[in-house]
Amino acid sequence: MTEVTALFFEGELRALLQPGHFGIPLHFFRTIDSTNDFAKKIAGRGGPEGTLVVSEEQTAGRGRMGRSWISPPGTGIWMSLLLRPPFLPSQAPLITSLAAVAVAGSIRRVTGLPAGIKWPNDIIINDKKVGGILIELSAGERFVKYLIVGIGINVNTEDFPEEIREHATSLRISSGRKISRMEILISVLRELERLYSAALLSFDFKPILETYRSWSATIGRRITATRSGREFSALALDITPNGGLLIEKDTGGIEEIISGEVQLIRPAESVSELQ
Ligand code: BTX
Repeated sequence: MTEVTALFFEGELRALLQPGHFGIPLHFFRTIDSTNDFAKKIAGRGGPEGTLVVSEEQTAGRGRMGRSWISPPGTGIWMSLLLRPPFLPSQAPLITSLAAVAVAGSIRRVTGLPAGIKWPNDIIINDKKVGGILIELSAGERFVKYLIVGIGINVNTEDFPEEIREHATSLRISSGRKISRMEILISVLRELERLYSAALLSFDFKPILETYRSWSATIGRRITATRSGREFSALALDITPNGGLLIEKDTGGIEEIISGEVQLIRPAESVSELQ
């Protein structure tokens, strides 16, 4: 059962967006390959900051590193926002932290669920993935030309395909009730704008990173990561001022991981490993 018809969702959404704020112009689709791909085309044609692309369904939704993002119609939020921050390309990961805080914060406020952030870009509830963030950037010699913030959130999904069932959840599955996609989408958009404006005004990401830390589902956990094809285990210590992950390797040595991903070792496994 879908929540509302696509057109109703679009009309309601348009009525809630205000000129001069994130979300205008809006490009709304019933179905599209990937909202990030469309947003990139708009950005290439000089589209303004704050342009939003939303689709009821994605037929080729993308995750990171060539992975796919399952985006069935009517159940989730599949959106991309175009930003043109006055940043060095090396500062772009901070936007991943900002978006993660906007998404986790919106889920917490609207649903009361304890949404956490698995470094760097997963939104999780009880170790299951409820949302993901895909930031793509185009950079000139020094500065970022544009940045696409792609966000996927499983809102009212009732079941997942076999291949992700064990690791995925939705707000509906986690809360046991239907959740308004519109309320979540508008909250995410407003939070993104509030955090982004504040960070650019002061050029200070410390408050965002503080919140990121407090909702981190990675800090304090044992993790495994891969470097140069070799897997190693470590303890996750902290989030660095760049949005990187500070780890202490089991073999000794403290390092910062700037990008990539890590796997959380489940607490039960940690206990048995300690025994
Ligand atoms: P990721 O690479 O961290 O996660 C992708 C992995 O997550 C997949 O390989 C699969 O195991 C799992 N997965 C796929 N679909 C889902 C799902 N619906 N729920 C939970 N787990 C899933 C995360 O990438 C970034 C995802 C961004 C998606 C948005 S949607 C709007 C925008 N357009 C677009 O094409 N991508 C972004």
